Amino acid sequence: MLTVFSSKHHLHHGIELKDGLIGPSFEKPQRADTVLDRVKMVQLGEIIGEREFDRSCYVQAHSERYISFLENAWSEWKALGRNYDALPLVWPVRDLAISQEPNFIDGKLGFYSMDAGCPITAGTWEAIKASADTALTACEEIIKKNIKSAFALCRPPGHHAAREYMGGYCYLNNAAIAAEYALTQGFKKVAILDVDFHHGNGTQTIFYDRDNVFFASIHGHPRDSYPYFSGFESELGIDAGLGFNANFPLNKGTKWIDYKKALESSLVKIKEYGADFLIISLGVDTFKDDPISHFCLESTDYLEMGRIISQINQPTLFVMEGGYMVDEIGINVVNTLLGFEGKF
Ligand code: Q9C
Ligand code: ZN
Repeated sequence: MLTVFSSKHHLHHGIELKDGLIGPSFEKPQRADTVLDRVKMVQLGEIIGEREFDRSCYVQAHSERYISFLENAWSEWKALGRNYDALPLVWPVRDLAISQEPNFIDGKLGFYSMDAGCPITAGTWEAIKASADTALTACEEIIKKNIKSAFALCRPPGHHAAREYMGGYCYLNNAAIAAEYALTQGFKKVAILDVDFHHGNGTQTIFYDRDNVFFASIHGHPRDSYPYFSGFESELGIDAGLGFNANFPLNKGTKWIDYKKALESSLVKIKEYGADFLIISLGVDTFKDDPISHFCLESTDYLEMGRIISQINQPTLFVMEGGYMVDEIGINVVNTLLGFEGKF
């Protein structure tokens, strides 16, 4: 399988607010490097760099003003003499005013975020742009070269990022940007299957009223797990999108036997939908030793996960999302890809 990778991901590394403390983010550069090492070790296939795409490619899934915010946030923050990571500290919840964007950077940070998991640093924009370009390049390779599948080794991840907000280590929604791109290239029905441990709230909301992108997610139940405020089974889509969203929230400690049932149910829905292009939001924070999650998948389970996903038998783009047990993340990601290719 072809892998697309950008070493520009190193430009982004920062802090997060977790358990009442500011500390180094679990979403660190070593993650992507570990996955790349494994791709090389098993000789998964060719590895290429990302091509640059026009800014308009991101403005499909996101708003113009949100992209401008991301581009300019660091310089606005630094202009105040702040030479450390930018984090938001106030959010416009419920009845607070959301109709206008604040002028001041502290207001903008809250306006465009859902949590304090997304630091903005000097290199953040360049890294998140390269991550989105990685997904776009892999998508373009599948389409232009007519190949069955490709792996976009994206970092930072994307699935918590919505049209106008960042969250959960995610800034640009790489999978959503790729889905919009596939639609511009003539595909009619894109399905996104999100197997990251966390609900893909950003991807869900971007396509919630759409019938040309089906979204399915298997994740820790929001009663126990981040992002807490989405991912319920009752979320089915709205307007034209009603019936084109499916959530599979699972209990704490879920093992492969139960995970597999949800996976098979999600694939039945994707088959019924008649997808002509498949995007997998591939997070491996479902692993038993993941430090921030509570499913119990074993490394060999990912081989079977890949094999089962391959039954959709449509062009398939894998987009890297989460997974934080850095010693095993490479094995688990690449096992999924090997399983998909029938190599195990
Ligand atoms: N500071 C992904 O796996 N934990 N994101 C709380 C708030 C957030 C995980 C963070 C976990 C986000 C892509
Ligand atoms: Zn996750």
